Amino acid sequence: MTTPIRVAVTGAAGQIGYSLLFRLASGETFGNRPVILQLLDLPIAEAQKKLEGVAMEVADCGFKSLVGIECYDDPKKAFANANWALLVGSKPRGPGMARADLIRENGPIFVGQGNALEGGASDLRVLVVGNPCNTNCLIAAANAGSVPKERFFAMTRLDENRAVAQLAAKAGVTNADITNVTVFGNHSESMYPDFENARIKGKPLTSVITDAAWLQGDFVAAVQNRGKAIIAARGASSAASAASAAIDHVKDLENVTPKGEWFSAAIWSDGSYDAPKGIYTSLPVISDGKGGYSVVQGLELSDWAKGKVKATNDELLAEREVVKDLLKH
Ligand code: NAX
Repeated sequence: MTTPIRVAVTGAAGQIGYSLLFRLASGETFGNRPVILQLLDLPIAEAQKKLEGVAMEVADCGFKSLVGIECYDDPKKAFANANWALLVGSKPRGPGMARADLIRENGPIFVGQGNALEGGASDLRVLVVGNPCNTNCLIAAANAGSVPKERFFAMTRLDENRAVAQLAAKAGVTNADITNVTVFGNHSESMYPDFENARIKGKPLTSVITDAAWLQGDFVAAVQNRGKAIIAARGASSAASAASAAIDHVKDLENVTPKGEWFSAAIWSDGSYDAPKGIYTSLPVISDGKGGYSVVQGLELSDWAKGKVKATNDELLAEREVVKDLLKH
């Protein structure tokens, strides 16, 4: 048998977990490679019972690619020899809670989980979904000792997918016709979805959607505020779409990126596009399909767009300041 891929998922008993686990196990994400799921949730009876229930349902699907499913309440056990770790679990933002309070509330989770990630496989890759995901990713990476910073990612793929859907609807084309959208910066309301370099059926998007006021105004605002709009409509935060984006992110990195295209992921900043170093910020990325990635260079941004990118990166610097005591050097 081919060596199974070990995929750890935290917060696996939560609402994103309920959409995510089935697609990780089904063969959709890793093709024919056998999968072992290593699931983590809180060490409290209610969470563990729910986790067991979800694991039962995953088992009941009878996926041919699933060769193991393990439930844990200890991150060290959950991450042991993991090839991928999807860090979904964190505390939700309570009513009236400031972003800085949420950061302080969730930061310590990612210190402990960062330590535990040292027990992952030598090719471990980590995707942080739990919010505030860029800064949680920074904390986890800073506490993961020998694991290279380039193995950590925070999820902005949902923002990219949201942008694609908005642009396709506006242009009256399908999602598949829209390519080369980049989300820059933080997964927060400051994020900037770049349309200036996007394409529709291979042509510059701005030659098809010529309504500049809509692009700079309603479009950017719709993507930035989509999370809130979902909560208002559904009474709960995005779950299936977030899980779907996490699957997209893993597939993007497992496969070679089609020539001329790219995808968005928050990565350890290499200074591209004037992003400050020392943060996880979203950039246009291509994958070599062998575990490596690089940042697409040479995209032209207007001064207006550069201002947006700077603002979202400034927010990340401010978030880093709030958690500086949690970052080892
Ligand atoms: P739920 O509250 O449904 O589930 C979270 C699960 O995590 C629960 O089962 C909880 O017991 C568990 N958990 C909490 N602390 C834990 C810890 N220290 N170790 C292990 N498990 C722990 O939330 P859900 O809707 O699944 O969302 C999870 C996270 O994703 C939230 O932080 C949410 O804000 C974030 N999101 C991120 C998105 C992104 O694009 N990056 C979009 C969707 C979502 O908002």
